[in-house]
Amino acid sequence: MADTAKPKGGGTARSTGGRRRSRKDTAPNIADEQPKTLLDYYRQMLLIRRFEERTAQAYTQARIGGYCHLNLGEEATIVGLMTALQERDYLFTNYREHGYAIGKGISPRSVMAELYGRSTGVSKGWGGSMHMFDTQTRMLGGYGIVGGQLPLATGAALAISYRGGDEVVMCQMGDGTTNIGAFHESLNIAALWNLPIVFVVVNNFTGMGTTVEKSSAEPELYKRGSSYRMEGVRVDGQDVLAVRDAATDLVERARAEQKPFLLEAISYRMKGHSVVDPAKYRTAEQAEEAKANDPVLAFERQLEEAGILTEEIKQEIADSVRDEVTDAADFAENSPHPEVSTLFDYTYATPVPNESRRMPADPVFAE
Ligand SMILES: Cc1ncc(C[n+]2csc(CCOP(=O)(O)OP(=O)(O)O)c2C)c(N)n1
Repeated sequence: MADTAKPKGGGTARSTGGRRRSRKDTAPNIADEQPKTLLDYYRQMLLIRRFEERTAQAYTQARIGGYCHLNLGEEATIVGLMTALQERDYLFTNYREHGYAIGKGISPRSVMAELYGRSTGVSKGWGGSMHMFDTQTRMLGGYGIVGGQLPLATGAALAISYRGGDEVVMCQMGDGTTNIGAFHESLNIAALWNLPIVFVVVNNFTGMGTTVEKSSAEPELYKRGSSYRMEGVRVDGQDVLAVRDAATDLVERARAEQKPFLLEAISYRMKGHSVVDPAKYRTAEQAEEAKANDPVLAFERQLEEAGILTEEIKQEIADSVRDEVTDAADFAENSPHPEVSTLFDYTYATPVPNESRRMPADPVFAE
């Protein structure tokens, strides 16, 4: 096991690669990277940032309903993780998943239309913010029940193993999820049966308003796999390159060695638990610290100082991201709502005798 990330969001901590590293033995350095790659990561991070800001705005304008949890502050973690996956790999996430959906290849239009509950959305408008699902890009949800994704992701890894496939499953969750029974059941089975899955804990320090220290007897979450002899790695989630390297290492080892791993990314959510949470449990000092550790701005500064992000390129990227987000919101706004008659089209339940499939406003007792 390894831990070289600071247990506070941001900072200069570097990636870790566990016992063995397949990519690099040193901390990632932007001087070793292709400028095009770095600019691509920056654009992806900025896209998630602007997308989520637009989502928050649309929510306050009542264009989006239901629960809505944003990825603001977690952009470096998301882009680093998604970069580590191959197209054929599978992804399961919790409900804080808009950025992951985009990162896995679902278009911002489909994600925004889903948020607006429109039929052009990735889940045809029936899923909303917490239930994005797309077999094509292998983003298999979006789950609102804390820990609900873990047994399913483990089952997907079992299916891969059973068929002798070479895909890997990545299963994302928050820090609070490590205290749910399904976490322990899933890690146990995955380790016992040598399944190709990387469990990723995005440690943003709070499950709703409860801190990790108050809820976890072992607050160094990457160590929680040790009861199952599962190797765990902690990485600085504010550093996109560090996350990419650590995640790539574990994903490729899961593929080659057919066994599970646990990755903890020290991240930070800049806003409340959901869009309606004013996050009063945070002190002004903590809010200031979050701003100072903003991963998008930090990466922007790094690229500027290296002479990779010029004023002109920065403006170009800002304009194209703004246009893409505006286009997504316009697309959502102008898309139709699903037909009420399709309400039961995508439910698993088969008709049960004596069980009516009443539509809203239908009489309770049929004539
Ligand atoms: C089984 C279950 N219990 C409680 C909840 C209510 N709930 C929703 S989110 C959440 C906190 C989860 O925090 P964490 O796993 O750290 O994820 P994060 O929100 O930070 O991404 C809770 C308790 C739920 N959705 N499901």
